[in-house]
Amino acid sequence: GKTFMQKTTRSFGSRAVPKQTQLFIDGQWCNSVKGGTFETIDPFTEEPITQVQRASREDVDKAVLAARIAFDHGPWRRMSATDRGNLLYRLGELVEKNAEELAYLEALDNGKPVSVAKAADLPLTWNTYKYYGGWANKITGDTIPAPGNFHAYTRREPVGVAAQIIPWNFPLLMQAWKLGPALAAGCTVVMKTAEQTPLSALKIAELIKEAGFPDGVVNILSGFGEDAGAYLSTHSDVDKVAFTGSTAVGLQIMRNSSLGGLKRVTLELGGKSANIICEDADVDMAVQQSHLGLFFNQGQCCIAGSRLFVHDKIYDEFAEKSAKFASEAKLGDSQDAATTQGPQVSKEQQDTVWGYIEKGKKEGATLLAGGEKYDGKGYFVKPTVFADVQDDMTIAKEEIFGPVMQIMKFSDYDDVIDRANRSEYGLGAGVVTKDIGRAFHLTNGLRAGTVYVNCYDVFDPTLPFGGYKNSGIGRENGPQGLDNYLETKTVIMSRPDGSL
Ligand code: TXE
Repeated sequence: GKTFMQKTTRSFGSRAVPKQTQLFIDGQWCNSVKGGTFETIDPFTEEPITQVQRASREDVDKAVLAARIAFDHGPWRRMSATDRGNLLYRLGELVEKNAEELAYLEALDNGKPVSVAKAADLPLTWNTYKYYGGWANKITGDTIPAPGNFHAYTRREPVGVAAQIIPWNFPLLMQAWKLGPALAAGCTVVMKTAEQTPLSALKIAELIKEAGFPDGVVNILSGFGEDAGAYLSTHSDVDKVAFTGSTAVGLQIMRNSSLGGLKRVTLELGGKSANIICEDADVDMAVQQSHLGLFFNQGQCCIAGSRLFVHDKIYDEFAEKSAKFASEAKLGDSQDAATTQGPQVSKEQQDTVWGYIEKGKKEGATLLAGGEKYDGKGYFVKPTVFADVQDDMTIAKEEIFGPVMQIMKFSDYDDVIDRANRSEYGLGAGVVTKDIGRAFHLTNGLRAGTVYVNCYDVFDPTLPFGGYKNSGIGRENGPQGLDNYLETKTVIMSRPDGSL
C-alpha cells in the first residue's frame, strides 16, 4: 500500500490523495492571500484530485520579496559554492529516495504511465539536480592579460532573482531543468508551475526544505498563467525570466518582461520537428525510432518528430508498418503498469488534438490508423497516423502536441533539407540512415537545436537543449544552461609599477 499519503477510493480504484496543496513561500507553507483555490483533475478519471491554493498577484509579490531578500541579504550568497552544490546534490538524492511517491504524483496529475515516469522522468530529474550540484563549485572566471599595469579578471556572479514558469508535459523534469542551473549559479527563484499539474512540484518543495536550503531561496506557486504568470513575468524585482511553454505565450512573456525594466529572458517553446528517413534505413528500426519520436508522452513533447519525411523507395512499407505499430498501443490507467499510452493532460488538449485530426481528414491526408473519437472516460486520443501529408496542410505546419503522426514523401536530399527548414520552428530534427555522408549532409543542413541520428528523444542534463527560430532563445542543460543565470563582472585592479 501507499503509506505516504492518505488513501481514498475513487470510481477507478484507489488513488492516494496528495498531502501538500499550499503555496511554498519563504520556506513556509501558506494559503493564498485572497483565499483562491483551484481543482487539479485526474485526466484518467476526469475527477478532481484535490483543491490547490491558487496564487494571485499578492502571493507573487510575497514570493518575489522573499526571493529578493534571500538573494540580497540571506545566507545563500555568503554560502560557499561547495555547500550550495552539496545542497543540490542532496536534493537529487532525496528525489531518488522519494521516487515512488513522485512517480505516482506525476502519473496521477499528468496522466503519463507510471512505468514511464519511473523509468524516464524520475532518473532524469534526480540526475539533473546532481549534475548541477556538481557544477556549483566549478563556475570560474578568467585572468586577463590586459595591457598596462593592471591585474584584470572576471567573476561569474548570479543574475539575481529568477522567475521561472513551467509547463505540464514533464512537470518534474522541467522544474529540475530550471531550478538546477539557477541554484548552482547562486540565484534565488520564484517558480510558477502549470495549472494542470501543480502536485509533484509541491512534493519537491517539501524535499527542498528537507535538504536544508535557506528560506526564500526557492518559492513555488501553483496558479494560472493569465494572472500569477503574467504578473510574475513583469515584476520589477525580478532580474531574469525563464519560460517553457507555447510560442504564443513565449512572445507575450518577451514583451511583458520588458515592462518593469530590462530582464534576461530565456525561452523554450514549441516545435514541429522534421524526422528524415533515408532510403538506406533499416525500415523496422526507423519505424520504432519515429514511433518513439512522435508518440512518447502521448505526443506531448516539444521536440516531437511530427513531420516525418520518408524516402519514396521505402515509403509504402514504412507507412504500413508505422500504422500497425501505432495501433498496438495499450491505452489505459496511468497507474497500471501495462499501460503504454495514457490520456492527454486535459480536456482542452484532447479537444485541440481532435480538432487537428478533423483538419487532417478535411484537408485530404490519408488516414492509416486511429482517427476516430475516443468516447470512453479519460481524455484519450487514439494513436493516429496520417500519410500523404502535404507541406501546406495545417497538420504539417502547426504543433499538434498529441499522438498524431504526419508522414510525408521525399526523393531528393537537398530538397528535403529546404522543406524541413521551411518552418517557423527549429527545436529538433531526426535522421535515420546508415550512410555517414548523408548523416553529415542532413545534420549540418538542418536548422534545429538538437539533431538525433538513428535515435530520438535522448535527453540528459549533460546535453544542451533549446531552439532555433520561434522555438526559443538560449539553451538549457550542460554548461550552457548555467550561462542563463550568470552575469560576468570584469575587475581591473591597478597594480604597482614594475611588478611582473
Ligand atoms: O501552454 P502555455 P498551454 C504548446 C503545445 C500546447 C500549447 C498550449 O502546443 O498544445 O502550447 O498549451 C503559463 N504569462 N506547449 O496552453 O499557455 C501557464 O500557466 C505568463 C509546448 O498549456 O504556454 C503554464 O505555466 N505565463 C510546450 C505555462 O505558461 C503564462 C509545453 C505554459 O502554458 C501566461 C506546453 C502568460 N500570459 C505547451 N499564459 C513545450 N515547449 O514543451 C500561460 N502561462
